[in-house]
Amino acid sequence: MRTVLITGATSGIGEATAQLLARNHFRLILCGRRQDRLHRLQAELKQHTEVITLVFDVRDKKKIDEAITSLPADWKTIDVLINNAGNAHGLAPVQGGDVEDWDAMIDINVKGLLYVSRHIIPGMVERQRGHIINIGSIAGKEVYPNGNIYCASKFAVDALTQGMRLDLNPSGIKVTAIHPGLVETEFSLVRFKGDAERAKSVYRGLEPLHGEDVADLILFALTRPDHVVVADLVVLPRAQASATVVKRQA
Ligand code: NDP
Ligand code: 8X3
Repeated sequence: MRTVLITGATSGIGEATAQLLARNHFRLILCGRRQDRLHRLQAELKQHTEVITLVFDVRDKKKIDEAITSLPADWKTIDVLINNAGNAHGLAPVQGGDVEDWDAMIDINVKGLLYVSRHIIPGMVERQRGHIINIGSIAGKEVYPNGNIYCASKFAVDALTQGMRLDLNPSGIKVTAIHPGLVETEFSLVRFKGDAERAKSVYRGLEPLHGEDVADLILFALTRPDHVVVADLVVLPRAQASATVVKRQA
């Protein structure tokens, strides 16, 4: 049974992935900052598989180090890393952006992904085996107005995924990126700092993707034959044609 570490497992895509993988013969290390949610999920999923939880902020190198070092010996072999933790913070023109929002997006979406990966990749290299799945975004393929720093952070995820695939090729480690379009999760609530009405309006008049739709592709990537790598996947709701072209019903 493969051991999977999921960052950002407390909601949205990460939680849906935990739900699906628990039912498909993976054992799980669930990570996030909200301990209560992690414990609730662990209690729910332990009827399906073994689950442990790690509480850390991906910005905090020391806490990541402590958390991963604290894993019991039989959990130290991490076969699959799902770099999912991340969010957009704000939606503003570059000339008026909030510098704290910029820091959050770069520190979480880019540096956080790197810090966690730096801990886990050496073990994969040693074993000459492993699979990394990075959650990018349509925002990492196309820039949209006011998306600036969030888009840049997701372009960075795309570049880092390609870099990982090149550097880890000699070690036989699979590297996958999945780039979703609009997924209704807590994403917009975080982007708009708790403004539920504004968050809801992002998905008004269309059926967005659900966390489960992305989880399904993660499971697909993880269950291909050993010689097959799903390298790069873009997934959109039917109503979405690009980062900016979306068909909405009145
Ligand atoms: P959610 O807001 O529902 O989930 C975000 C997750 O990331 C939470 O579990 C949160 O956990 C975790 N997280 C955020 N900041 C930190 C941090 N500093 N340290 C540790 N964990 C953190 O959004 P989604 O599920 O939609 O987002 C998941 C990924 O998917 C993100 O990378 C996002 O950019 C990407 N994505 C989302 C799309 C969408 O439309 N929703 C589309 C394309 C990509 P906690 O708060 O408990 O720490
Ligand atoms: C999330 C999708 O289009 O809101 O990455 O940036 S979008």
